[in-house]
Amino acid sequence: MKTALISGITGQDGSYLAEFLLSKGYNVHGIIRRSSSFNTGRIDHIYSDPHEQRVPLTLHYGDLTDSMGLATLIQRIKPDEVYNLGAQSHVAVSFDMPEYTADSVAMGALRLLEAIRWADQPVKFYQAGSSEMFGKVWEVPQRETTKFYPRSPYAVAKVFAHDMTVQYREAHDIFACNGILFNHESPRRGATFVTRKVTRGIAQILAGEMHKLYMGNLDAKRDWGYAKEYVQAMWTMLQQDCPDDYVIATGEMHSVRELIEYAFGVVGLDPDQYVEIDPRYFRPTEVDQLLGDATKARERMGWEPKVGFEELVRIMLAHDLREHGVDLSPWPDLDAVPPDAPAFPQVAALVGEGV
Ligand code: NAP
Ligand code: G4F
Repeated sequence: MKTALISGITGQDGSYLAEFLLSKGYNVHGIIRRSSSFNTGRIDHIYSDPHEQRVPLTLHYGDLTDSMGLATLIQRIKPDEVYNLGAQSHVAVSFDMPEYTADSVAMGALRLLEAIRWADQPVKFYQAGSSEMFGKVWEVPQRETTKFYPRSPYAVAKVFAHDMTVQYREAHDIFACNGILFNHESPRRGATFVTRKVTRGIAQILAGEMHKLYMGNLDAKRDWGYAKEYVQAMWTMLQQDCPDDYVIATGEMHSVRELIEYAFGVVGLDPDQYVEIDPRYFRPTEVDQLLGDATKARERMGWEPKVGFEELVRIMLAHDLREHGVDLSPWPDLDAVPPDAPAFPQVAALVGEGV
């Protein structure tokens, strides 16, 4: 049985990756941060009391800013694979908290790489890189060879983590891979990222809990994919013969305005009546457009996205409407979308009924 350690297991990707690895028979360990309120909502359905040993999932307190803690965990757990998904991952927040963002994103990756370098056994490493690194893009679409032009403290920190991952691969012969993932979303997406803000906003409007949705730059364009499919690419990278870097993307680009128009249209609402612009959401430097070319991932690893933009929006809308108690029967398309969890059938079998 292989053992994996995931930083950021409580986040969107961490929760799907944990389910995916469990479905592959892994012994999964995750790093969680101490918090005064519960932060395990995305993994509660797969966690079982350690005394029962139903699911091979163990959680450890830790933080990417704590070198000694990370090194100790790697010494104790002896993972075959480490997935570094932990991060202050909100681009807009990174302008307000540049130092903390750099500490968790850039230095966090370096701390893990150092711990792996001195581990007693070989450990494979996955770094959660971002299309934000392309920033003010040099070419369209962006691929593995496209130069970076980061436009936020978050993106600068991710470039450092990317380069350091290459550095440790080349200098210390570590099986270390960078996934350069374009935006990926799901019903588990944080509520302040634009897709979820829109689908959740629509649910709140229909539930009578909100009357206006305040948004930022509607002209920004992104390549949005489905998170559940993207975590499979992370694992596949670590199963290749040689470590390498891969762009993971859909190759489809839409503006925030198109996102809003499509999502409101699905439930028959006119966005002009509900959406207002609040310049507070504008960023000091913006990334105008991102469009990925995942040819290398398709040709070398056989990875391809299946869920497109419209299906993704419907999956998220259906979830949010249900969560806000909105009756879906007027929209049979949404009513037909299955609930989100559990993500993989083998995990459903592990955790049993009532998830
Ligand atoms: P997310 O939902 O924001 O999750 C971030 C995770 O990192 C959470 O588990 C969070 O813990 C944890 N974390 C934050 N600061 C930490 C620290 N100092 N020490 C340890 N853990 C910390 O992000 P995501 O969407 O799942 O993304 C996963 C990774 O992929 C991130 O590194 C992100 O930057 C990167 N990425 C995401 C996308 C995307 O579109 N989603 C695209 C490219 C790259 P709490 O739950 O306690 O806050
Ligand atoms: O959803 P967003 O906040 O995602 P952003 O900035 O692209 O970053 C996400 O994807 C990256 C991969 O490319 C990840 F690395 C990163 O961790 C994160 O997951 O914003 C998308 C776009 C931006 O251009 C933003 O200015 O939407 C625009 N936008 C317009 N109105 C808004 C809003 N973004 C947010 N969050 N809230 C708004 O009201």
